[in-house]
Amino acid sequence: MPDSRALRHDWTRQEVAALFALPFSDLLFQAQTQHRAFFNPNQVQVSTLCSIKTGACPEDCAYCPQSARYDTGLEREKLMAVEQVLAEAQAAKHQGATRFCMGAAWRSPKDKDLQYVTQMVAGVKALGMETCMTLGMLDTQQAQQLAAAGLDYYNHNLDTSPEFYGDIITTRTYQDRLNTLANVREAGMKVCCGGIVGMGEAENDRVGLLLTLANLPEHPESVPINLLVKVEGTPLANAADLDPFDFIRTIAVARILMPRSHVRLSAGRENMNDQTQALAFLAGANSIFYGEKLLTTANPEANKDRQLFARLGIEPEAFEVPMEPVKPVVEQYLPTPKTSGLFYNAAN
Ligand code: SAM
Ligand code: DTB
Ligand code: SF4
Repeated sequence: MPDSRALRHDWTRQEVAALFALPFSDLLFQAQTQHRAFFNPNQVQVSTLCSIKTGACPEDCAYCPQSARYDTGLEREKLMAVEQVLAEAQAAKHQGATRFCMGAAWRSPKDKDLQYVTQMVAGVKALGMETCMTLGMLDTQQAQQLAAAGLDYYNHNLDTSPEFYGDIITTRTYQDRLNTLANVREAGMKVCCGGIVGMGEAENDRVGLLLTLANLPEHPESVPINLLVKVEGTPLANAADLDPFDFIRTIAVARILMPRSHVRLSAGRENMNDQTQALAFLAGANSIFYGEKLLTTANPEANKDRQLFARLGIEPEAFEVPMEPVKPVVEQYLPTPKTSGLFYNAAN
């Protein structure tokens, strides 16, 4: 008998479009059923972002406040010092985050940068957190260096469908992105790859994005679905709002196509009400970015998220394999965290 839990990589456009066309309740029921077959539906993975190098990016991504081509009023910053990054990671851990995601506004990392980012990976891991980085395109050698440093996840988004992509970015191709994803996989790291909705794309582009993700040789372990954060000065500052139900549909279809992956309710929560976020969890989202800032824009306050989790009976997900902190390596230069207050634990 075929294994009904087997993952598929041969989805057709018609099948994916048909999921999007389902009545909302039928789609959510299917997504919730799949979610429960693979995950505890009341656990959500919690990651914190840190912009380790901000602004002045040479790329022209139309959504991005960090592109040097758009006047968004963002101050450019140099690569953060390793000690400072570790202090931020320690604070994020203290607040309850289990994964620390470090992002840099680069087209791709330079060799001279890699010695520092690999130290960041080692230091964050030594704190007992999972590590993720998003540094732009990687060649084979760079991917291998990061994997050797112990990097758990690499984030590199496809952003949208192959057809709409050229309307959003001209400085790197869709194939460039697929090559980076292949290099990351080959080096043995986990893949975090998703996209952005609400950029003026058609539903068919949301179909195309999820179809491409689901038909990769392996599903990304983590699939961030970002709702565009409209930033003044970027070409997409005045993009039309996406119907929240279409946002939820995108999450639900991602859940059905990639049932073993964590689907992240990613950027855009600051402008979402609690009900929409609850629907996203019902549709199968089981990861969020936690902490007051994404990379450069606002995210809900930690306290507000703790309350939302408590109201919904959600608890933060622990590591699959608990990791023991190796404190002595880093504690020499870490300040004592000022803040406290862990998540409410719905299991208690
Ligand atoms: N520079 C690297 C790159 O693009 O490969 C890594 C950092 S970049 C900021 C990471 C991702 O953030 C982008 O691929 C995009 O999906 C997301 N992002 C950037 N600006 C956004 C916005 N205004 N709204 C939603 N998502 C955004
Ligand atoms: C992802 O998919 N979303 C995150 C992370 N990966 C790096 C970034 C969101 C950025 C939102 C705009 C900003 O704060 O600059
Ligand atoms: Fe640069 Fe990344 Fe922003 Fe594109 S998304 S402009 S590559 S920082």
